[in-house]
Amino acid sequence: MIIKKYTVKSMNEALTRIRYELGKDAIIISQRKIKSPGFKGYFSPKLIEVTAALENNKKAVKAEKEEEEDESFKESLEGLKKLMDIEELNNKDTLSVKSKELEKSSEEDSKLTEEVREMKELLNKVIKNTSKEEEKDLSVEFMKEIDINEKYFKEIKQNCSEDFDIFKEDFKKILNSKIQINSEDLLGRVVLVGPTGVGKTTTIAKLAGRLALIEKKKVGLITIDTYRIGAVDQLKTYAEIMNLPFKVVNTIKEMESSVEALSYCDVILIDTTGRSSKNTMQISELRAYVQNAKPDHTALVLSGTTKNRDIDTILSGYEELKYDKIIITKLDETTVYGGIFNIINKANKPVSFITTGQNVPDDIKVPTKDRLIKLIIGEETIC
Ligand SMILES: Nc1nc2c(ncn2[C@@H]2O[C@H](COP(=O)(O)OP(=O)(O)OP(=O)(O)O)[C@@H](O)[C@H]2O)c(=O)[nH]1
Ligand SMILES: [Mg+2]
Repeated sequence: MIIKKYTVKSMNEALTRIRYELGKDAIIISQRKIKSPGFKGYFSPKLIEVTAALENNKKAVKAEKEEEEDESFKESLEGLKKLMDIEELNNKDTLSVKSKELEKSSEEDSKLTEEVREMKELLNKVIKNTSKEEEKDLSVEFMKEIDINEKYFKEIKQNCSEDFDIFKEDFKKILNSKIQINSEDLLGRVVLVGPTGVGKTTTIAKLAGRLALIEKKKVGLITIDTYRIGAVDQLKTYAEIMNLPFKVVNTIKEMESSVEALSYCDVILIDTTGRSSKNTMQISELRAYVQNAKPDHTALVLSGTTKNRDIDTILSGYEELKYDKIIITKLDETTVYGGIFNIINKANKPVSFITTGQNVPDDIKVPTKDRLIKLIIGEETIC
């Protein structure tokens, strides 16, 4: 039990103090009027001495509890301070601390924070790279799908947006700058060269029909294809059907005289033997024939179905023929037209015609740039 005496001026004051200090369970045991101590006390108003008691230790328990709460609050405050210090340390990137204990724990904390930060950065990089890869993959997948030679991927990507939606538009711009179309009239001596079976003779027949029957030009035909059985007859048949002058050249020397003999024609179309670009001897022999013809135009005929790897070999092999234009054949035999880009990109020569079937003379066209772009990009097909 707690017993406490209060010297107060009024009972009101006594009650307030007792309630505050001992709580509402305290009881007043006694009260009496007293004088203020000393001489002055005789003249001053009387005071009241109140004795109060608290039966159980409630107030003490309360006080103790409050003290405990104070302690834990202090501890929390310390903890908070420590955390704030660590935070500050991390921000400043320094490891100066006041107490050893704090130093140890803050070192561990900042290590942990650093590790978490590194992991976050790593994760971000992975996420970023993954999404970039995905975007890259989209454009790569697209280029693969339309059969662009893989060796051009890097160059194309460098000049195109990583955003696939914009990539296609950028790629179209590249195509627009690379594709050249030769739409000038075919006049003079025109030689067609190219690998075996790409459609040289058929193309000559198509051109002859177009020039003679539609454009009403005087057309003469020459063949130096004496190598393959039936090759002469093939063109001779077309010449007869279209009633066109036709000459067969058997030796290099004969070329000049044959061309001379047809000099009255507006256009002389010269067919050649299909040669493998890998056979340098044959290519050199062909060059001798071509040189003797003194051509105004030499067109390299290439099939749109040629494998990417072969395109480069053919173009390099035929370089010495000094071709100045390209004819791309058999576009009706493929569903992807990336080959057109691969040919144009490597050859860097204008396309003069594309052929789209076996029909003479119909299946030949002067392409537009827009058409070739749409074919390459897959927005159009040839049925
Ligand atoms: N589908 C399709 N076939 C074509 C096209 N052009 C030619 N051909 C066919 O391809 C085959 C070979 O054609 P040619 O004109 O004989 O080829 P070439 O280049 O003269 O052959 P060589 O003289 O042996 O080197 C023939 O069956 C033609 O009908 C075309 O644009 N589309
Ligand atoms: Mg032929």
